[in-house]
Amino acid sequence: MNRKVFKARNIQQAIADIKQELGPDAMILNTRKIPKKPLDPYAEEMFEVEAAVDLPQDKKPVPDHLIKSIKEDIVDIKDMISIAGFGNGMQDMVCNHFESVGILASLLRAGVSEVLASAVIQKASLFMDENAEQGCKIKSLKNYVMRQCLSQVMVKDFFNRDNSSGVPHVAAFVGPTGVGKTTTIAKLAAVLSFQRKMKVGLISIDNYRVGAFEQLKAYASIMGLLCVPAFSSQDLSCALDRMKSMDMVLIDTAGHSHFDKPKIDEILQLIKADFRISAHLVLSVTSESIIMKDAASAFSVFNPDTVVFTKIDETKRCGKILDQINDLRLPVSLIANGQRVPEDLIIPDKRELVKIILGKG
Ligand SMILES: Nc1nc2c(ncn2[C@@H]2O[C@H](COP(=O)(O)OP(=O)(O)OP(=O)(O)O)[C@@H](O)[C@H]2O)c(=O)[nH]1
Ligand SMILES: [Mg+2]
Repeated sequence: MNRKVFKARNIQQAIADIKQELGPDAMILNTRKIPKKPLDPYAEEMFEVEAAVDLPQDKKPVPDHLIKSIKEDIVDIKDMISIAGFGNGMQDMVCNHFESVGILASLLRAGVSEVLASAVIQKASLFMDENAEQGCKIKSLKNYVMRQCLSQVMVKDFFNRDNSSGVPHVAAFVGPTGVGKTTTIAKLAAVLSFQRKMKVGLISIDNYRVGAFEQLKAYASIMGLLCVPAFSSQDLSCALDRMKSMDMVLIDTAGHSHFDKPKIDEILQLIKADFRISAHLVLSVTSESIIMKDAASAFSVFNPDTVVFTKIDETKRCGKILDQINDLRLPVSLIANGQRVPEDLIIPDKRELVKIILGKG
């Protein structure tokens, strides 16, 4: 501790001097009035103030475990505040399983909706309680939530198909504007032809956007793949005929607003002209959940086989994928996580998908 005695004409001055020299943390230890010297005609009354300040080395470091525990408490409090407005069901569950507070908050942070997050945790805790009643070995609630998420997602490696039938599998990618249909097709074409050694052909039926065919053609040229435009059902059947020796034919379609029903119907007429064509719905996770939901509903006329989620690299809230899967009841075939062709494409298994959804991917 650094102690010092300050002298000044008044207390205010002494305190100002102390602050300046010892800093704002200084403590006053003693004050004393020094009487005038009776024999000195010029003498003034003075004040003596003793002050002290802790030297830096006197400060004891707060132990790490204490800081950790304070941080954990703060997280718990924040989590409790974030779910304070939830209904009675959730409050009851929190009383039974305090762990659920943190789990719920982390699902919400990941972007899962309140309704779905609570439902998942409630189901998980139900299983946990049942297991306990049956005398089974109990795991943590987190573990049951993970299992619940795994049981809610579906995946399908749709493009890992052998061509024993002798006819190509034909897959069209449909969805709103700019979600990444063309880019995803280019990535997938590369994976199928170079990694899976499949014969891949590309068709563009996007006659709407200027340069749409050229965009796909540019990728096809780099990969040395056949790529043709088809703007009518005759064109399309000719193109498919040219590609009958392929293993997989990928069709790029024009993106349209989900409100533009006539344009969506135009694509539908073309695609449904050939019963072999499967549809795959492409949605970007950068869209708001409600917009994804509306888009999925508008494009449901295609009766898609799978759903593709793109641009997961642009958000920290991939939890909305769980809500979409829950509504759509469709398996996920692909996840796009960036602009690089072909690197940024994931063909997920269930665990991988759940990790992405929970923000741990
Ligand atoms: N960050 C990011 N960008 C992506 C991803 N996929 C595509 N993009 C970008 O999104 C933009 C639009 O991609 P396109 O493939 O042209 O989208 P589209 O759905 O074919 O667009 P339209 O044909 O006009 O409907 C481009 O700049 C792509 O590079 C992704 O996974 N992450
Ligand atoms: Mg496109």
